[in-house]
Amino acid sequence: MSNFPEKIKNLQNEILKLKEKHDFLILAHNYQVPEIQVIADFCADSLKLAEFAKKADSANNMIFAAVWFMAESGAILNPTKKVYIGNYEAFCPMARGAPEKLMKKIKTINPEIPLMMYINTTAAARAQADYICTSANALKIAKLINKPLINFAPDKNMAYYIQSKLNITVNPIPLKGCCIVHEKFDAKYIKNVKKDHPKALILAHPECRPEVQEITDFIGSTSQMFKFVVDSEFDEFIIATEIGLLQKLERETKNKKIYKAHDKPICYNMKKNTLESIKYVIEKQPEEYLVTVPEEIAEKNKVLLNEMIKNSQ
Ligand code: CIZ
Ligand code: SF4
Repeated sequence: MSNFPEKIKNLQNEILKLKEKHDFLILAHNYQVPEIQVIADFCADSLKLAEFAKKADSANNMIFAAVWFMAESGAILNPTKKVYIGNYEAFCPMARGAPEKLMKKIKTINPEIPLMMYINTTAAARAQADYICTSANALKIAKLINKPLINFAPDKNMAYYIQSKLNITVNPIPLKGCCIVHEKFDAKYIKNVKKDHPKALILAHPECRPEVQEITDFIGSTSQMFKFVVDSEFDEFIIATEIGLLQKLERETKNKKIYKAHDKPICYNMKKNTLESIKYVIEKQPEEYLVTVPEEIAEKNKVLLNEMIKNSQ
């Protein structure tokens, strides 16, 4: 914590004290700002956060510095704990591409085609899915489904990723669903960065467009990209994902050079979590930040989440 300004360090210390006093664990996504990442009990991608939350038993409360669906997974998997979100406005906009009504309609029209849903959706919509996945296990789950045709909601780029790697047909539902942050990366910009750093490997998230996926050396979730860089014998990397992961890599891999693949790779929804909002939630535990899921929806999601975690091993 030593490189942060005094004001930030003071806030971090206050949060660490409040966390003990009020019996909280802090779970942060890799897209959080560095000052949040370093005070978290655990910082990772959504799959690892869900696995951690499921087993967490060292405190009675958890706060997710992340977006809603990640906190919902924690609440569903570990219902004896109280789960809070660091800012109740932190919502992944990709979920709007897969409303519950549309998912019901798809299942009614094509009951025989497996419906695989990305976890970046609402719990109510996800309850309609046959299978769910994160960016870390999309290929594993699709392989297990073992069908030549699947419907996938709501990220068209992730659908392309599965289709191109497994050589099956993956229908994107809706046709243009995507992540507003990853959609902005483009191959031309990345090729220019590569011209300046010819030895760098190119890594991208599967939410990036096909033209970006096609020029990569590795595609994976943030935790998978992190591991790839740490384990690699290479020293330079161009990384097409949100800035929080690049900052984590810069902090934790001292001898590696990390280059941005876009001028401003920032997810403003993730960034709605701040030290101030986290301090406020831990101290006051306001109702509107408490994450609850209606019982019937939670039950269906629990089955899907547990199946997904089991199939990711
Ligand atoms: O699954 C996640 O955590 C997301 C949304 C991104 C990533 O790869 O960490
Ligand atoms: Fe959602 Fe994209 Fe932000 Fe991830 S980076 S939380 S998919 S908007």
